Amino acid sequence: MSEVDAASTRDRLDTLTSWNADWRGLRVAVLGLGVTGFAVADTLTELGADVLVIAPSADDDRARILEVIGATLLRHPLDGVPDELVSFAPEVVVASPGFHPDHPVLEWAGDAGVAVWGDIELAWRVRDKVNAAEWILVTGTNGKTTTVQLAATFLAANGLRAAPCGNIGVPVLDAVRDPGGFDVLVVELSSYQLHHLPKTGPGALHPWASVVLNVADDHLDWHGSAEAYRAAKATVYENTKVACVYNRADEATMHMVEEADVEEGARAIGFGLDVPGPSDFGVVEGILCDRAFLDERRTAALEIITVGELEPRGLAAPHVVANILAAAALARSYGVPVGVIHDALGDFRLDAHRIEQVADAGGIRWIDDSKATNPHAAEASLRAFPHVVWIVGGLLKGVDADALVAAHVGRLRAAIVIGVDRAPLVAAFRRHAPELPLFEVATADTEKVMPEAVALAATTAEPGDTVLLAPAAASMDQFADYADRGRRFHDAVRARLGGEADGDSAPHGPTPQG
Ligand code: UMA
Repeated sequence: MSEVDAASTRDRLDTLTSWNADWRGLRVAVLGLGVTGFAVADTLTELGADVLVIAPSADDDRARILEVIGATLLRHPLDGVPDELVSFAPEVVVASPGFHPDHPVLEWAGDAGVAVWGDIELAWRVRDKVNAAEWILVTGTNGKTTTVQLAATFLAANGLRAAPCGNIGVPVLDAVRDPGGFDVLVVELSSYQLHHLPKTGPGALHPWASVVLNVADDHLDWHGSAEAYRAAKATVYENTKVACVYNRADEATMHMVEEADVEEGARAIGFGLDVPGPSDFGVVEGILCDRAFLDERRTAALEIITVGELEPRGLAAPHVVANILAAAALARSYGVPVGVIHDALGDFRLDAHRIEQVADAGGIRWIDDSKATNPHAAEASLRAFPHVVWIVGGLLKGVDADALVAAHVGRLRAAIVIGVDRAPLVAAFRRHAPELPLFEVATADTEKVMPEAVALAATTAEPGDTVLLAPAAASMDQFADYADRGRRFHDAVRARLGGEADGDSAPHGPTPQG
């Protein structure tokens, strides 16, 4: 592209900040054809852009629809830069979230001066299709999905049209194009999606409120370093208009707020399990309180709900209480009354595979926390139970689980290690707890992993123990996803216990400390 062409493309892209802008004929290459790539291609063809989708594989339905809507599909392994892409000469490349910034196509685009957007930036630019909803952004290493669901539930309970979307599984573009329209989008953002977002300029988000729930090492293989991962997460606070919500127990999140460039008047609101200061959410003698969104916050607090009320609903585990406080802060920033939040919690249930009780038999509880896909999540899970037979392991994603093992050996009756990355875990147990009964499930047969792990747990656990599946690792080495891993655990427990199993799908946990 000549200098003049590049400048005029840049000028044109700067004008593309509305559904009603002139997108016609814009040449866009879309990378990947998962849910994101499909939503991006569908949106852009509707806008009249000239769309080339490049993906290593495409399911038949999506390929057919692309043809009907007039997008071109190129099946290519994407291990290099396809010639067809170079001759297409895109003005923009839109990458699906999983594409690493060092991917050859993205490096080529950078060198060629071609703009690279993510789906979130595109969704922001066209957010006025039906009515421009306010956006509330949620990220963090753990608890994102639960917090998004809670915040959307609170907003909806107050009569607002609220859509949970983003990394939760619904592309934000689908929410933006929903003909019914929404007042508020509660957007879960992964570190991948945040990495692709600009902080300034016409594609930068200006959210109503934003939160980083916590930051622990995860996805280091993708980001390259803990610093790069944290920097991606911090982007969520940029340009926030009303409330930057942070975790008082995780100083890194507070520093991210301090360093963010926010809009005039935006407030920093802390949440935590301890006593709240003014402008905080917290817990006082078992009562969850808002000490932020009331005029008398120097001297008073508003009661949201008690831990006692949350217990029978399976919502009293400390990390769940923290998610409730964060979601309440987001909803309160949008004017939802505390009484509405209190009542909405009455019907709220956690999703499956999040500290979900599978069985309670012979004094032994069997808990599925397959969603604990990194050490930070497994930590929260382990802390909720005093005596544990721990089923752990999977794909460690470059993360070190040594500190987790060291911190929790005291509560363990035994450890059962599954997955492909067993060696570092086994070494950690040998180092920190040489006496602990330690078992390895070495089979690579997906059908046998959980039955073998459950059989080992059944012979080791004693009354009063909890058998806890909290793998601290991703599932894709042996299972389709964390839900598949959890389902297979359920099946194996039921098969093992037969009529003894007293299944109960409510999650359980102790009351929070502090
Ligand atoms: N692809 C390549 N090369 C790459 C990367 C991807 O060829 O280097 C291709 C793959 O063939 C893949 C396709 O691109 O089929 C799809 O891309 P994608 O992996 O980015 O996935 P999508 O189906 O578009 O789903 C994405 C999110 N996936 C990831 O970030 C990996 C979904 O989050 C999200 O729900 C969806 O967009 C809607 O926003 C899933 C996830 O695992 C649940 N997220 C990670 C997490 O939560 O830990 C970040």
